Amino acid sequence: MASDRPRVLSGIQPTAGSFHLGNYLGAVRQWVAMQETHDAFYMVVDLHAITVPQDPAELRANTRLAAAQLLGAGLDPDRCTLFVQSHVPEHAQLGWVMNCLTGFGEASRMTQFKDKSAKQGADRATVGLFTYPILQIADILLYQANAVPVGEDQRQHIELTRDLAERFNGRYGQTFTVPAPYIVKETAKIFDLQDPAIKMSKSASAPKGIINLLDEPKTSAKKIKSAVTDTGTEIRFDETGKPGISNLLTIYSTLTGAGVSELEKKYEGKGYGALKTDLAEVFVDWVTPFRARTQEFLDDPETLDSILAKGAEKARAVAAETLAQAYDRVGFLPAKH
Ligand code: AQP
Repeated sequence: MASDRPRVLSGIQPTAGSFHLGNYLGAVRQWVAMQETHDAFYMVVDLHAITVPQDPAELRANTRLAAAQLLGAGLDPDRCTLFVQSHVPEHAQLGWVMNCLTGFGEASRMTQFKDKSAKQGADRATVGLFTYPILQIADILLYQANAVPVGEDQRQHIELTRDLAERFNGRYGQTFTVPAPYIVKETAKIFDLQDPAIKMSKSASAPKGIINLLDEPKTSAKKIKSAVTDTGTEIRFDETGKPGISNLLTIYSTLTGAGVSELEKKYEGKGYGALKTDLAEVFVDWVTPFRARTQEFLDDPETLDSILAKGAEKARAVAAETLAQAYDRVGFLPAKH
């Protein structure tokens, strides 16, 4: 792995058994591409997962499932560093330092917290959920990442990361790289199939609105065929006038590599049914080998765990160096060994 490549860091939560199509198209797909061009660090963020209640056995199983899906999607442990967040204790350690540098007011402005805590009822939301963007800041800064590939919903957190990196550097001297969000416009937000006004999301979407990658392909094909569209007939990309059709065109275009205008031409004069039937087939053709590859890793937990152990070792080497420098800058007395 060439170390002169720009560094990239991103994470995904093991909060559900299966990734959904929004996670894949908005984030994981970019991760796979960027391992060719970047020095890439990707992690399963189990520390973030416990910001909402988790069953311990399920969390452990979902962590392996998430790693297997990332490998199934095309991450290659020889071309990127794949690890589990809790295997690298420096995340929580730098997280504390960043907590002490973040204003309560600026943390309160994070819309993801407002949305997620509203869903749970404000009284039940944890302090961990409130401060998770600050842990995310530590995640990114530990690796001196230049770019962070995420969906649009994470843009505000990356802006906060930039502010905090600059604040720390200003106060204590140059320590952290100031990262930039890497958001692919076309797939920044994949919408719910039943309610194209909201993003596809495991907590907000009804079962028919979300495509889970590990579901039976037949089930997903059915959901695509019954996606909500509009009362018109024309297949045209128009996010405000035709949000449902536009969402289907985005998914179709990304999975096949065909341009949206090419697809508009292809379906000129054809009905919505034809588009949905073809997209269902495109999806099944893509997801079938993905599921098979994921299953191979799930069937061999020893190999999976050893990939994650090697990843954690590589990640720790970088994270420990950054943490030591940050601790020194803050004024912590070095421990004598
Ligand atoms: N609908 C989406 N379109 C594009 N990108 C999306 N992402 C999530 N939903 C969409 C991106 O997926 C990455 C992993 O995010 P995560 O692990 O934080 O997953 P999440 O946000 O918990 O996923 P959900 O479904 O959105 O969960 P809830 O409902 O709990 O909020 C991120 O890069 C994210 O941008």
